[in-house]
Amino acid sequence: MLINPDRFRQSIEEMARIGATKGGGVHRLTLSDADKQARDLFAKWADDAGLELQIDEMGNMFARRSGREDDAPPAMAGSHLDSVPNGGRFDGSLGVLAALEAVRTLNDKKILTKRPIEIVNWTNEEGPRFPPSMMGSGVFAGAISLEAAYEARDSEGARLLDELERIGYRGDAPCVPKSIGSYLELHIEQGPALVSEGIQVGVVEGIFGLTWLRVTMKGERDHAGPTPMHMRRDAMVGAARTIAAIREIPGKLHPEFVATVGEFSLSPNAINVIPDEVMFSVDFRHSEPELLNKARKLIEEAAQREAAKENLEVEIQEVGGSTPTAFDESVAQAVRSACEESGYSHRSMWSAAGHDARYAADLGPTAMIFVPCVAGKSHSEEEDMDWEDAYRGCDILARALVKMADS
Ligand code: HGY
Ligand code: MN
Ligand code: MN
Repeated sequence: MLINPDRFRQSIEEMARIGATKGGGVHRLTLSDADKQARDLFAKWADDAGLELQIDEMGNMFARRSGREDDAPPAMAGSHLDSVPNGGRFDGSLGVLAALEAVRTLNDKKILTKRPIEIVNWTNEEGPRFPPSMMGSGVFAGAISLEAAYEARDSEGARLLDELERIGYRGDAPCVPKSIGSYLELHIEQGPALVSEGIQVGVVEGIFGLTWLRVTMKGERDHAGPTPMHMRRDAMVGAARTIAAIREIPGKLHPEFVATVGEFSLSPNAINVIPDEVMFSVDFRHSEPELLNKARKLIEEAAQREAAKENLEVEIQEVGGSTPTAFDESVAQAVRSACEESGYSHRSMWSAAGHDARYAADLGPTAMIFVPCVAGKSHSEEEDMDWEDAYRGCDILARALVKMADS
């Protein structure tokens, strides 16, 4: 291997102590104190590796290593250090720290690449605290407005801009599209394909589109006892029937179509009061835009229908969305040939998870590298992986990054 597996593992394990949860995962919501600590640690390691750190208006962190042709568009590699609530210790961190290990390896071997190399830690990849997901990379690519991102609020009403300033990561570099030489992201697959097929590396050639909605149904609060059933406007019933209907939609569209209701809240949430307001989210994904559009129509129709039955008001708000995107063949080829050089089994695939690579792809040639994680499980404290898979992924990233930096 080119890389130093022990040094890589130590960095992953030290980073995993930040926001560590009892269940073996990490709780590192974007712009939280734990996120700040993770950013500070990454900044220290970047400095130790002689990299020049730039922070932009969205808090995206770019750690830069000079190249022979230093004003050529950079070869970039990175991922994110924020997590979902009580998430896993590899989701995101693996990609940021593998890029760091690749640079540390180039330093050890005194290799100077043609292009400069930039390691990226993107702000708010996950999204649950401040939707939409992939927000830092989305603003960077011009797909999300900086103002809209700054005004995003979390469930306690905290504003993204205030949190960014509070942790000291509102940089002054403009967060605007710039051309990039290439972008690579190493990530755990977070699904069952590689594990079930016993394949070592996924050459990721595209990424699903995803849409995030929040559906709010409003009825009438009333007493659970004396209010006859026929006189009720029960928001819970309308929401529950809509959620059940949503579950049937993927089966009507495509075997790979997915839909999830992950957020749910209601008022007043009291055992003897008929709920007057219920909010639930819908996250749906696929590689074909027309199926995403069809699903959106079916979800809206179900919500309208069930609301009408209970005489409820219904509001549907889009809180995030990105279109399906094919990645770049030349970058995928760099990954494939790195696998062939190393004798690792590999297969082409698309990502059903969202990643910052989605937006990097709008700015320059991009592809991803997947490695298996235990049982394909992720977005949970049980997320785990075999260290040999982590080392293989890191080595492939390093090899492919050098190819792209010398292209
Ligand atoms: O939702 C996603 O797919 C990503 O983990 N943010
Ligand atoms: Mn991730
Ligand atoms: Mn994730």
